[in-house]
Amino acid sequence: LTARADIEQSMDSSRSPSNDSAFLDDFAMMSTFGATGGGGVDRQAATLEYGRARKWLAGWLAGRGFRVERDRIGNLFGFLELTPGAPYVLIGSHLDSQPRGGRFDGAYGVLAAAHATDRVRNRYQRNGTRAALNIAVVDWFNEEGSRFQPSMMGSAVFTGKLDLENALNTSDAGGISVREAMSAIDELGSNRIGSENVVAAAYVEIHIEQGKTLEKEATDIGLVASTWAANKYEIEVLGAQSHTGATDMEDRQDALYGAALVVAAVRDIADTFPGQLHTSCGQLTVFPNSPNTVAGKVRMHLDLRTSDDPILVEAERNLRQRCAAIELKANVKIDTRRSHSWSANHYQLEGVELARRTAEDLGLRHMEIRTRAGHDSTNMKDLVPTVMLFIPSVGGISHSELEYTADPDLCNGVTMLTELLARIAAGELAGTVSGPRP
Ligand code: HGY
Ligand code: MN
Ligand code: MN
Repeated sequence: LTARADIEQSMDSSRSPSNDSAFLDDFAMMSTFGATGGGGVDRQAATLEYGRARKWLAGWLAGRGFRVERDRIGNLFGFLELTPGAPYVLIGSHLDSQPRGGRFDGAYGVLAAAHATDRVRNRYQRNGTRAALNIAVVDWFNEEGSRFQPSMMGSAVFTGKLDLENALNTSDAGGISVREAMSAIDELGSNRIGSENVVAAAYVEIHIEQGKTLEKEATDIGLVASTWAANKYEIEVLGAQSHTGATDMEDRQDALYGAALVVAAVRDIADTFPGQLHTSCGQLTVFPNSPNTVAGKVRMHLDLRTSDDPILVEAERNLRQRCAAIELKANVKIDTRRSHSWSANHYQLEGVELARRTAEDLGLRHMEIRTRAGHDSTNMKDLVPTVMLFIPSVGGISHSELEYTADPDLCNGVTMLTELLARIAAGELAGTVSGPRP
């Protein structure tokens, strides 16, 4: 083991005021791509603004000697080869945002990953040792799933959970496919990364909490130990288009009335599991959406999220029962399709422990935490040992322009990520190979 004094010396060199201000300057730059008037960003997957943010990141990485490549679904990688032939630790998050989203969700994690990798490389250069693992910064394509479903698309293709062709053929509401939109901004690559040419040995991601726990507990770093489960549904309520004034009430097959009852029902279902079940209908598309026409069809996207898998089974059963009753009451037909799901699951204990020791050595206040939101790490943890970190979110607000994390918390996160990455690159995460710490 490296002597304590050496560790502290190398840790200190990553935690300097000039490193902090370099990070904050780059973060301000990153936040200009798709900036909204209200302090957020609007940078949905495969849009022009998204392409601009990515070109800027690619330039940043290339300018520091990283080899930049996109894979066939458009995940963007910046490879840093420290030890030829060694497997890679992947580190990143996502640059896409929700419509009128916050500037921290995803983008913080990508930029923090880039800075952490650059700092770790500098340490290796200074002390001349060899890393056990190479490092690749990654910006996963379409984590948000607002424009193209499902969410976490790039990491799902990477981990083999989603078929590449299906993903490329997925269309947005305007009928534009992922293939078309990503080709238009020149963000699709031809390589199949993650198989023969790059062996992934571990994954690391840092993200804002999107919850209030760290803020309430005055804690710097969340060590994500597990994830909530989720079921996402695409529902079609089918009625019959008719006149809002002239049609007799008993003749109406009002799809929007049926949809409204479903919206209220999922809220009722959440109320039967206080604190353990979160539900919402986030999107409602009404056809033909005219003020004086009874809707003939409504498409809706709704989520059931829960701390425990059995609750999800029970909630889905409730949802189906309620939909059957609504079909009779509103005289409509309801087609319910589960479009995406993941189960409540643990992150590898070794990763949580390594992160805990790292936070302790850095003097950062830390606690174990669960993620309620999905992340690319939700996919990656099923493939390789994965460590996920959180930093505080003011008020827990996210998917909103009001999302906010203070500068010192952002900088603590990068310091923590750098030290954790240095230890993983040195092989200190169980399940990967080991070598000297930089
Ligand atoms: O949780 C979500 O649905 C998103 O993909 N982060
Ligand atoms: Mn995110
Ligand atoms: Mn998000």
